[in-house]
Amino acid sequence: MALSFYFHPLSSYCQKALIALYENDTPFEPVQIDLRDPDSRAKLVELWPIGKFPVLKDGDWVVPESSIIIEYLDQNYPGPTRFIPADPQAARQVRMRDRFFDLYVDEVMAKIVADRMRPEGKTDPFGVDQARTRLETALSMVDNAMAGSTWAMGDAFTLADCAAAPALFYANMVAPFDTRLPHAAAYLKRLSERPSFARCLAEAKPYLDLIPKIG
Ligand SMILES: N[C@@H](CCC(=O)N[C@@H](CS)C(=O)NCC(=O)O)C(=O)O
Repeated sequence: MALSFYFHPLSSYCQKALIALYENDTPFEPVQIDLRDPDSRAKLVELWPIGKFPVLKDGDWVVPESSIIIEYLDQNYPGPTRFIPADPQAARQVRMRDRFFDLYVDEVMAKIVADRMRPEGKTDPFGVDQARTRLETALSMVDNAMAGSTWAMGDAFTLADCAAAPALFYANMVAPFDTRLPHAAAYLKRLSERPSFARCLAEAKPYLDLIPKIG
């Protein structure tokens, strides 16, 4: 098998790339990494010294970064779901939405979760407050944008939706919005029912207890 995918089922960025693999039934060898296990972590660091997943390996190509992995799959293993539109203007808008979900939803959500895992005395309450404010702004932007739209770019499921699904799923655990932002909530429901992401959620379920509870 040509493709190996280094990942953990709980990781939002790994789920983002997995959605793309599952959308098109792209065959791959899963290599599950446990970052807490030094031997397992070493396998990832050997490929990508930054030590973050997901990483895709295709023969001699090592492809890190979830957005780049999805572009790589779209170019080299295209299937019925195309993640980047052929039209350059539409492609730019997809990439913008992808950046939005990564930088302003996923990263700030992760800041709030990661703070709970820091040792006592090393937490960052100021940074967490700032993250919560930013997350609220981003979520209300999503709510406005999704009024009257099925997917992030309209009718087509794209890279932007791959980014949105795990980011919104975990954001809803950190700052529940399902009863107050109806369009964002309906979008998350559609994403969660999409078979590719539903499969990611089922595979993440056994590990969800590893996430610290956020009140
Ligand atoms: N920009 C990267 C972010 C990847 C990332 O932050 N992955 C997290 C898991 S969701 C990770 O590897 N964290 C481990 C660490 O930071 O040591 C991408 O899009 O792939």
